[in-house]
This record gives sequence, structure tokens and C-alpha cells, in this order.
Amino acid sequence: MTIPPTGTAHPYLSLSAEVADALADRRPVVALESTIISHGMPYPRNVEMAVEVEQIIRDGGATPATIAILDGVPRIGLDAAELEVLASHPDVAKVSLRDLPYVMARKAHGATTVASTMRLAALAGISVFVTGGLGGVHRGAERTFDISADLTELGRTDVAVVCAGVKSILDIGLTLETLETLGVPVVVHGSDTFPSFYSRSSDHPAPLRADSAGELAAMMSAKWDGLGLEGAIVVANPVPAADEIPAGEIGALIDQALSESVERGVHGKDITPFLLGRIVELTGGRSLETNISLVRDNARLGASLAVSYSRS
Ligand code: PSU
Ligand code: MN
Repeated sequence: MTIPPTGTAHPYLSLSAEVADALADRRPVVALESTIISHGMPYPRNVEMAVEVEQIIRDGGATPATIAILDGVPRIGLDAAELEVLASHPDVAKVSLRDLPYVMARKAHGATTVASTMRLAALAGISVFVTGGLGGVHRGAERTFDISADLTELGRTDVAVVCAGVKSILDIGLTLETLETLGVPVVVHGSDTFPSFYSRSSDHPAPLRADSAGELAAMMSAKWDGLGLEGAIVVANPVPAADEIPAGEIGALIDQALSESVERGVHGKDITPFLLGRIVELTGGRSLETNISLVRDNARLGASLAVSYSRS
């Protein structure tokens, strides 16, 4: 057996010194995923976004911990050179929960999705995770059975996940129903409407609403430290108004990208990268700016949530 290096919370995880110190001192830490870097945005905007978001979290009083697999090792906290590898290396696998053992055994690089980032964050002792959009139930799932492992993971792993809703290409209603079945609270920050990623609104009301990080931190304490309930809390933070693309404008472009994906036979885990890339092209780059804006705003909220929860 290999002896874990000092500061490692779990024998298979490798924590950066900065993240290990923050966790040991019980200071606030915010986890970040890496699929959004490797498969969600084009280079070099992806790495610029990753670096900027880490800085926003530091400015908010927390320590950022971007999570990925490098050479088969689950890493919690990356430096700038490692973020650059994730953003530009041609062979970075998209790693959901099922893929973790394979990528580790092959000593390969992997970018973690919401599901696998949540699990690794929880193993490291991190309670707040910031991302863009959650995976969920795909449109037409009654035929394809395409339902993201993000949902089952949200049902069992204790992390608050700050997002701008679910991926724009999903069936929002069926995704919210599934989260209800799994016992996952879905709280919209500062709005009575569930957002739809690029847009602040959707046809769905907010299942729950909270207006401050303090209220959200109190939910975390009640759920995990009080009742000992298992599973996540989803915090849906609508994109800032100045950067939203109204649902009426983006809807037709999403439909177009979806029918192109069907025509070309794109399926499984390749669907999201294909659709996001097409939507960036069809919007002339505007959707990328919206995507970056919402991640920035989620980072601000996530940092303040981690700070509030660390004081509770
Ligand atoms: N939403 C986006 N961009 C992304 C993703 C979601 O706007 O890149 C990624 C996240 O990592 C999420 C994953 O966890 O897609 C879900 O993929 P799948 O549906 O294959 O489980
Ligand atoms: Mn899928």
C-alpha cells in the first residue's frame, strides 16, 4: 500500500497544499468542475474563464479547488499550468462517475462532470461546488433513456451545487420531477422562476426560493448537520440580466442544434459538447459570453455560501 502524502484526506486523492491547508484550518473551500473547461468551451476562452473564476472565489474569501484527473490521479486544486493542460490537451476524457475507475487505472487525463466532481469534492471534505449547468433528463428520454448520472449523484452526495439551472438542451420539467423524487431541494436564488441557463426564466416556477447565502447555509446545516439527510442541495442562480439571452431568441437555435445532432447521429456523452459548440456558432459567440457570465456570478454566490456555511 502506498502511504498517502501529508495533507491528503483520502489515499487516492491528491490535494494541492493550498486546499489541504484551507480544509485543515476549516476555512471555506469551493470546488469547481473541469468538463466545462475541456468540453464545454473553446480554447483559449476556457482557460481564461477557469483562471478568472478561481480569482473571483479568492476575492470572495474562499479557496478554489478545481477538480480533475491528471495521469490517473484525482486532483483537488490545480495550478495554472494544470488548468492549461485541461483546456488544450487533445486527450482529456469526459469523466462521469462510471468513468472514474477506468481513467485512474489507465493513468489518463480526465475532466470531471458534475457527478464525479461532487463525489470527489465530498471525499475531500468540500461542501460547496460551483458550476454552469447540471445534467439531467434529455428531451426524448422516454426513447433514449438519456438521463445524466448527475441526477443520481445529487440524490446521494452531500454537496451544495450552485448552477444557472440545467443544461439548456434538456427537458427542464422532467429534470425537476426527478430531483423531487430523489429528495433534492432545488432553491432558486432571488427569483420565483426556475432559470433556463441562458435565460433568467422558464415555464417552470421555482420549487423553493432563497434570497441570501445565509438562508442557503442554514438549509445545508439543517439537512446534513441537523437531520443527517443524504444528498445535495441545488442552488439555481439566474444569469445576470445584462447577459441573458431571452428564451424566445435562443429557443429556436437550440432546436436547430438538436435536430442537427439527430441528423448526424451524435449520441451519448458527445451530445453536450456538440450542441454547445453549435449554439456558440449559431449565436455568433454570444452564448459563450452568456455562459462565462453566469459561471462568474455563480462563483460569487458560491464563495459567499462557503463563507456563510463555514461560520455555522
Ligand atoms: N452544462 C453545460 N456545459 C457542460 C455541462 C453541463 O452548459 O459542459 C457538463 C457538466 O459537466 C455536466 C455534464 O455534469 O455536462 C453532464 O453530461 P452528461 O449529460 O453526459 O451526464
Ligand atoms: Mn447522457
